[in-house]
Amino acid sequence: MTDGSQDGNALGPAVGTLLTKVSKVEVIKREGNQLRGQIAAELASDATHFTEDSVQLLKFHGMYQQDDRDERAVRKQAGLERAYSMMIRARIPGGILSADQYLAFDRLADDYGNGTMRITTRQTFQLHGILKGDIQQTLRTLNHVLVTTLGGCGDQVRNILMCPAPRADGLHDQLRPYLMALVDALSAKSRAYHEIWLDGERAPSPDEQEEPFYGATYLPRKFKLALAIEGDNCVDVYANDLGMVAHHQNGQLTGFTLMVGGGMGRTAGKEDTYPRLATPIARIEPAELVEVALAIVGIQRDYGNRSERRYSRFKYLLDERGIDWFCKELYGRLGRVLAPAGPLSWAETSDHLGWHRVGGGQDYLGIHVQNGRVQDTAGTRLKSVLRELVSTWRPTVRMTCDQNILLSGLSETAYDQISRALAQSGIRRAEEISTTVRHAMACVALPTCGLALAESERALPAVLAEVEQIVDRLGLSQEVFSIRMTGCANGCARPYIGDVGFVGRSPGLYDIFLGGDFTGSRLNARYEELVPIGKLATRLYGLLSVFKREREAGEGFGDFCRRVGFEYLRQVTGERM
Ligand code: SRM
Ligand code: SF4
Repeated sequence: MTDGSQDGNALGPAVGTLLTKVSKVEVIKREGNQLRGQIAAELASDATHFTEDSVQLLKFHGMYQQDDRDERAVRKQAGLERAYSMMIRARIPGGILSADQYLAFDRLADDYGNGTMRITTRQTFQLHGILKGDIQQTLRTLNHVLVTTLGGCGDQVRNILMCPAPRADGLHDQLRPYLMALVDALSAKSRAYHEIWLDGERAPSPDEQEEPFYGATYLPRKFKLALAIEGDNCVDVYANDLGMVAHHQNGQLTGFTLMVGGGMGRTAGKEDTYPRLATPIARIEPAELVEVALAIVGIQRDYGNRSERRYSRFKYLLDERGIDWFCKELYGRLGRVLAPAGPLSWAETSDHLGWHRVGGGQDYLGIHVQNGRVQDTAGTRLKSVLRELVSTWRPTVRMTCDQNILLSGLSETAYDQISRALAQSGIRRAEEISTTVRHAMACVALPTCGLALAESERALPAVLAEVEQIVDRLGLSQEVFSIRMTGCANGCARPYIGDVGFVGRSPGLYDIFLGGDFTGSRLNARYEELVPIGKLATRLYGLLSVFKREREAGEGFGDFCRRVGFEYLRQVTGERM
């Protein structure tokens, strides 16, 4: 029994949930009539924004209500309401778009958004700044090119990640059907989305069960899946609730290792919230994938915490009840035991940037997009040149999980023209970008993110410019290490698995995390608290100087920090500063 069909999860087997008061969001979901609530009525009203209950349900439709935080204080002083708009997040499995789909986002960003598209750390696009009155047209335009936003956000399975780089051995093509089968099985089925935004289709009759898997209240919290290819952890598989690692031999898929309970989110000051790496539990045959994934998500649906959202992620259920309990429950649902997981290694982890010569019209080009923001600025015309290239060469567009873009299906003869167009638009080739910048990521944060405590996307470039100088001065410019910044502890740029994490605590102040590794398979730890932004690079200077002097041959920066220990680093850098 795998899909765990049920008649509303408030009546599911989570006895604890029945005895405990459920959170407000659970009530909104239960009373929301499969994601409808009052959204349609509020959409038709003149108000510039939605009510709180609708805001919660809108997340399932792939959008967040936000306001421009740069303007908040001024508007308040002037007695004006907040400058409301929506962030719309698409669901793009594996990050792959056709040329027409890409061009639709490009147009929508200009027509209704803030003129930019934001590649997220889960390889999809967000549009920011969409006014309430323009949502419908935005979603219709996307639907026209077969892109949905249903499932972009909300308490359900989110955009499923997969390594986007096309491979010469054809493994990518073999994996794509598995990815799409997971998407089919685990996507919300509610017709509310079509009904409200697209064709006004009538609601189903009351006896029709719209969500056989999710029931009335969906999941206790967001649930994230990623599919990595053995050796290459470009998707950061350990940060997901369910990670799947594809094994292969001579280009043939041979099975998957499954790992469970990954997640980054923590709340500053709440030590019982924490990032967790997914735990490998089993090795399965390809044909078992969808069945086992459904059973795993079903366990979180039925047992996950529905009273306190802070502790509702799957990782807390696993740690509370234990992996043994989980496996017993899983095997009970499947009616069989799964083979144990073997060791994994990540030697091939790559950002896939640069021109890759595959031949036969299948070359691909990885273009670095700083912090994932596709835009034209004073010095660079990234958005314009991508539009030109996609219109002219009609490549498949692939987004990576570190916020970059790949154009694939290119012929060798395109190389010169494309390279020239990029150079004329101020876009540097991957090899011209320092390793410091190339492997850094920042979350969105201000001015749109309602949870940001500090700057991130807008602040990281200046910090990196200082770090680049330091790295050059120390002769470490060939060194590969990752710097990840976020504007709060939630961890949207996965700062807890980078070599270095800068995590915003309050305006201008960041905690420094050290000791992760470049392949994203180890958690780092907090090294220093509340460091002013102007001192972040200086702190790294001290640390990198010791690294340069005392590293072992071939040792990475994160590995070095972990080996010598924080006490030692504090002692020696303290002496130097
Ligand atoms: Fe995230 C909430 C942006 C990836 C953990 N995240 C938010 C919100 C929606 C803020 C909010 O709730 O009001 C942010 C919207 C900002 C804006 O203005 O656009 C936001 N998260 C992002 C994105 C856009 C960051 C980016 O720069 O790319 C990423 C969108 C991914 C996507 O396409 O679906 C994004 N968020 C992540 C990741 C990374 C990942 O999934 O690999 C994480 C850590 C992994 C995890 O889930 O544990 C992440 N976001 C969170 C959390 C903490 C969840 C938790 O377990 O406690 C929140 C807050 C929450 O859910 O309550 C959050
Ligand atoms: Fe917002 Fe925090 Fe996520 Fe950054 S990490 S986008 S500040 S929720």
